[in-house]
Amino acid sequence: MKLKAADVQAFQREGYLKVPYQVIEEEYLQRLRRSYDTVFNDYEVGEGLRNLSKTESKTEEAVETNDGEMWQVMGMWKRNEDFRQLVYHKPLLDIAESLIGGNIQLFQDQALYKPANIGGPIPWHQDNNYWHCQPADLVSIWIALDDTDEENGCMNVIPGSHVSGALEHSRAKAGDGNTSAILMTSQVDDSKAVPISLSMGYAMVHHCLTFHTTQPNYSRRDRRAMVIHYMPVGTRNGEGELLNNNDYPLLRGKTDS
Ligand SMILES: O=C(O)CCC(=O)C(=O)O
Repeated sequence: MKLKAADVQAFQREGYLKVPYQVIEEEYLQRLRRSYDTVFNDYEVGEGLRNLSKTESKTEEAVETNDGEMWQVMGMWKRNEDFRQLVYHKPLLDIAESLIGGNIQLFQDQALYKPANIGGPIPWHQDNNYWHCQPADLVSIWIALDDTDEENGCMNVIPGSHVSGALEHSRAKAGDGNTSAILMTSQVDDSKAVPISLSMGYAMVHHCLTFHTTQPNYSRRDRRAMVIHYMPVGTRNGEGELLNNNDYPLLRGKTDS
């Protein structure tokens, strides 16, 4: 089901959209929730599992901070069949097609897990600050695998922030204020922030230049989320190289060649 024209216009204007229908049906949702936990149990830190709330030392080893735990697993589609199928899931590709056209590649996916009571924050940022993709036309579909709200670290966005283009970011300060976190951030007027609560199985989509953040999870409920970053065929990295190898599979449509 493609997005309605009014939803596409809202996305273009605001740089995000709370998808107005459930994108993962019940049986598949429960399977994904089980597989998510399996992946987090199966992989060790250093095998693709990392705590984004820690700082990076000069030797690139993570250092303890008091910022809690914000767990990330990249490349879920390569690790688990349920998540491989998810990047091809028709409702998600229909949303991506409505926003970036019919020739769609995977840029990357990631599982982002904020455990109950100790889940750490992700500071304000634009995704393309990390990626430097050109053109900056990527979209990210952020899927709630638990009910998410302001208590357990739902997504927050600055509406319309994508139109100002790429802003400069620097390393975020970690909890002790002296060390620098793995994550990057930039100054935003957070009085304009909009929290986006989602029931599990629902999603929001944001543009790669839209400022967004998530708060710590001080609730007693886990917050498991999955985000898939889609790009139009023809996207290049910061060095100007076409992203066309097996790490960026064609999901729908055709390549230029
Ligand atoms: O899930 C989170 O806590 C952060 C998500 C995020 O920054 C993203 O989807 O780009």
